[in-house]
Amino acid sequence: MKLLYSLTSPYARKVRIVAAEKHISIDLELVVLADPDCPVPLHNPLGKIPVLIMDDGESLYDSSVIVDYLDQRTPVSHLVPQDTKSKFQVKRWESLADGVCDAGVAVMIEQRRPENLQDPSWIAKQWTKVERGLQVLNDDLGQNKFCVADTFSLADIALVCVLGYLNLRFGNKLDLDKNYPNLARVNQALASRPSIAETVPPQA
Ligand SMILES: N[C@@H](CCC(=O)N[C@@H](CS)C(=O)NCC(=O)O)C(=O)O
Repeated sequence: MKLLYSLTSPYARKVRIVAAEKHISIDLELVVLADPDCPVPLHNPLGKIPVLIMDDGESLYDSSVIVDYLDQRTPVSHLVPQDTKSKFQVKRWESLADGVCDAGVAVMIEQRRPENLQDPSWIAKQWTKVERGLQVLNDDLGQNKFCVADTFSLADIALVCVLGYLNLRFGNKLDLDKNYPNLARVNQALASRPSIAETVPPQA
């Protein structure tokens, strides 16, 4: 199996962390989406990463499908709980964390356009999704040690990935410690876990 990825993609990071936690070995192929000969569209018509290319040439996307596949591939350290209630709580966490990533990515792309072409109302709308999403996650987490059911799961992984991405692109603009202290606490507690420490996106 081979994963097409970039070092800064929060969605690809989620897959890399899940693979590490499950002890599943995957070849990694760094891609640059802007390259004219980038292989991604050959495997995902949407042209997005991550893409998992299976040994028979079939591909899997998007990240939530890939992590589901990896989690079901081996019973080692299930990251999506088996019981229905916790399972859908974890999936909702993943969905909201990924959705906050989507909004953050939209802001970053708009801010990279020439200033006179940027739409401040679009940026504000997307940024509101980021703040609203983080607030709900922060409230949901409360004083718990982990996001769902008192155990490490895909929800914690998705949280770490969105916070890592927002920190990379927007620095301390969110002031996590002050505004989302529950998220900041869990993020800090998980930072030294090897699968997480080894996949921190580079600042460059
Ligand atoms: N829902 C997708 C989102 C993937 C995504 O947006 N990836 C970004 C990189 S971080 C991308 O490939 N963007 C290129 C594009 O949208 O053309 C997933 O979870 O895999």
